[in-house]
Amino acid sequence: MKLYHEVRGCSLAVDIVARELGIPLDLQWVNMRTKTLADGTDYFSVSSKGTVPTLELPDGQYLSEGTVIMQYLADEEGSGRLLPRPGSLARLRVLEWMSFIAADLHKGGFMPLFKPATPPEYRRIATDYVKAKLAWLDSRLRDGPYLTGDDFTIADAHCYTIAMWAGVHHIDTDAWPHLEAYLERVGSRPSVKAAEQAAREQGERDRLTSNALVG
Ligand SMILES: N[C@@H](CCC(=O)N[C@@H](CS)C(=O)NCC(=O)O)C(=O)O
Repeated sequence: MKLYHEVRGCSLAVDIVARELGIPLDLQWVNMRTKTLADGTDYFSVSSKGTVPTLELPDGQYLSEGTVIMQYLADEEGSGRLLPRPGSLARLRVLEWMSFIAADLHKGGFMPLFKPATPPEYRRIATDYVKAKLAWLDSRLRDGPYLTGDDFTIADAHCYTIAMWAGVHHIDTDAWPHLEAYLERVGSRPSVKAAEQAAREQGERDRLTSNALVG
């Protein structure tokens, strides 16, 4: 399956999940400034939204929305390791986190910080909002190594990917030791290292900078 991916974009979470599950993905890098693929193809022919991640399914259909793609991959693998079975409260706990990360932390929080046109007054409001969410996240990480307890789930791949943007926006995490320890814990997983390395190599190839991030 092809994963349409962007250097340092939220699609990293999908790559991490696939590597955790041992599902091989063919990474297709999207240039977000030009909305084109490496061969010049218009990315809108793949994603009418023009966003990553998009997964090309085995039957050729395209699936968008990171939270849904990660659920699809975990369910395809079928062990329930990264996402408990449908109908369980444990699964809903994971999805509860996924919704928070996608809606509150990513779009509500970090997205305005990536937009050059965001006025300084709103940039301050968005930064304070992100800080409040990260402080809350820190408080929730006091008791367990991962978001829902002892086991790494798709929510952790997602959370790590988005929370790491604090560094991109020079938001100091010193005040949140549980969050810092969590990011280090997740970041040390072989799947995360490999996914980050693939993105770094692509970034070097494209000589992309954090300016290419669109959030
Ligand atoms: N709701 C989507 C949002 C995806 C999204 O916004 N991705 C960013 C990269 S992190 C993107 O492609 N932005 C390009 C744009 O908005 O034009 C999801 O969670 O998958």
